[in-house]
Amino acid sequence: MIKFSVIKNKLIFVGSLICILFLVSNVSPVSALFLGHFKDSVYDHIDTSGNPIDGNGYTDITRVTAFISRDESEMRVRFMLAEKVPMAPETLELWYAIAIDSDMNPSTGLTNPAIYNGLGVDYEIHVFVALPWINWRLEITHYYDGGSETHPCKGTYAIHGKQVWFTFSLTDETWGDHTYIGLPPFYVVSLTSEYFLELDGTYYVRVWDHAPNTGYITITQP
Ligand SMILES: [Ca+2]
Ligand SMILES: [Ca+2]
Repeated sequence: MIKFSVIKNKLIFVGSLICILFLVSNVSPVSALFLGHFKDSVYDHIDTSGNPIDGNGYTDITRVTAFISRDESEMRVRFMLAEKVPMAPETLELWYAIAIDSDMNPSTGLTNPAIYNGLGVDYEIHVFVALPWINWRLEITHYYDGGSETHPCKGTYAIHGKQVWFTFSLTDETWGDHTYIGLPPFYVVSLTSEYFLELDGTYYVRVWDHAPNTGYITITQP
């Protein structure tokens, strides 16, 4: 009876250990390689024209860190924000994204000087936190000559207080080149965006934070 109890306790201990390791592996990049990180200033929201505008702390990026999986199939990004992301934000639309100029060519992809800082963005990965009318929460948009195509993104995301984590495939070919980003090097800009009704109820306002505020980050192989 005593032996059975000892074995049972050991099994519970080992089981708990496996659960803890599983949880840790899902929130920290234990199997990933560090690519780089950069800081961004606070209270630096802009409107769609790039002019300063007030925004919520949960859309204010303060630091971005990027990792790549050891097999180079996935990239993982962590946004640190000035304030906690609300569980049920009272807003029309809220998302976090990374915009990638995968061919490092400003003349291909989508350009928006006020937001993309001179990049020609070929792929954008979005984590939607609030947007009632979409079917998926992690999506990839491919911008190409003359158009764009959006699909569910192969990957995962998690929100922990002031942190937004998202992992996405670099090599997914489910929708051909619309989901195949390819491997670094490439240029990136980090984005948050919120879209809400003004208090007077007359019009909608889109608020952005982009990081870095000028220029872009070059992501290279570790
Ligand atoms: Ca910021
Ligand atoms: Ca490009």
